[in-house]
Amino acid sequence: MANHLPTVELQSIDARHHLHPFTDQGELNRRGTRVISRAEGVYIFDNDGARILDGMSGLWNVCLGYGRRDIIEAIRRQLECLPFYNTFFQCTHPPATLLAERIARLAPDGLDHVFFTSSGSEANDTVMRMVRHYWAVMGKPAKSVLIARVNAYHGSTVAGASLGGMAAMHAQGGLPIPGIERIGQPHWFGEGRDMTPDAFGRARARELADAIGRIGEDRVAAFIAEPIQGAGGVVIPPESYWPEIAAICARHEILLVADEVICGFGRLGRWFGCDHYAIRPDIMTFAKGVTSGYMPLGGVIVSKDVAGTLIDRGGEFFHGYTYSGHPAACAAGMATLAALEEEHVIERVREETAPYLRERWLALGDHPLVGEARMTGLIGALELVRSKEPVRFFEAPGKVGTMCRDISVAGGLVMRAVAERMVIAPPLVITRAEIDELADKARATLDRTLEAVRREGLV
Ligand code: PXG
Repeated sequence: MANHLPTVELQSIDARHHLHPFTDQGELNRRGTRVISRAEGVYIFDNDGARILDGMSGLWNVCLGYGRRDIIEAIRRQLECLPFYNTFFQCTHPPATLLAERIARLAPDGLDHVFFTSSGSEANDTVMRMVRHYWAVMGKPAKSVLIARVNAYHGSTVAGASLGGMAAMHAQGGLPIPGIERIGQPHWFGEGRDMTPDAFGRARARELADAIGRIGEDRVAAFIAEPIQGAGGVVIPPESYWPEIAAICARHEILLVADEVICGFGRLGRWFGCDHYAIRPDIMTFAKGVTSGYMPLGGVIVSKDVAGTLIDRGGEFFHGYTYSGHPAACAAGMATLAALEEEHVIERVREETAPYLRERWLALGDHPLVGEARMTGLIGALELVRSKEPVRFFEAPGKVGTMCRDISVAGGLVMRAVAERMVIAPPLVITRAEIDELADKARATLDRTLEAVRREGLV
């Protein structure tokens, strides 16, 4: 939409009428929103023309960058031909059918059925009902407990937020709902530095076996986790973690659900996070990158075994959304996946840009503020600390992270702060020159943050 309004006027209207997600609205109204008016490639532009390198791909989703004519044209053509029809009542339409086929081809072997939603939250809500229905159909209705992790993010709907392990979310609105048990997260730098990463990874995986033992295998339906926790601060598990988790699920007849909302469609240099960790889940949820953010779309990819049981013996699954398989969203998905395949975007991430960004990013680990720099694929974090040896964290959680984020954006780079973890997940199409700009700006941000932290007497 063309905008002719000055920034202050938009801010004023926004403060009067717009309630923002995950926002202290009172504080935001006092500060004024940042108005983003247009974008191109890996850059966003604010309403006053400032150019900012989008180190977060929007909200982890704009993987092909902004201004892609192919995706825009695919959406436009679909809107002209069939803007909407439902996929209920014995109907389908070409974009939903063909996107389901394409996703099944790209997913790990054996995962070949797709249920569409419009978001990651809806996908995880769908999982909760689907796995319970599956075990009921299998004659084991008592298998209904889902095991999830501390500091996980699975969305903001009632089931999504309940599966997630964010204490602040649970404190609002009477969550979590019953039937969810929780184990620790594989966050070595935050919680496991007294062990080697591999020993810590195995110990955290064993918590799953312990939980299954405590609850009873006959009561556990599934374990759900993100291959790499994104919103929790880019928690990259030790290499020992995922093989152990997969083995425990297989040994105990527990469905393994991978939340691929951030890792799916190339973020780790493979089609899915599970490909990177060489595990084969029973169910995967996706959203975000499937359309590169050009349209809202999510879904659930289901194994032959689980889908086969539901198809042969499940009867009607009383679940679905008006926009399950929205034609224009699926057309955006087809164009996005075609571009990822035909332009070999994911191979380039794996072989070229991810190793280069990793080298530049890990070099930031020598900065006095950085306790750990980590990165896998094109997703990484910096742990800001008060002291490196011994590691000491800042006292007021979030204060320094927020300062650093604001300094970063003012300097022309979007980094996201998760408390004192600075995270990035740039578009998969980022070039080497843009990586240099990102890394240089990140270092300048750290220098300025250190000055500010010293000025305020926080170190
Ligand atoms: N699973 C994961 C792993 C996610 O990252 C969702 C599910 C929910 O998807 P929807 O489409 O319902 O939002 C997400 C979303 C943040 C942030 O601040 C992260 C997400 C959403 C909003 C903010 O990092 N992730």
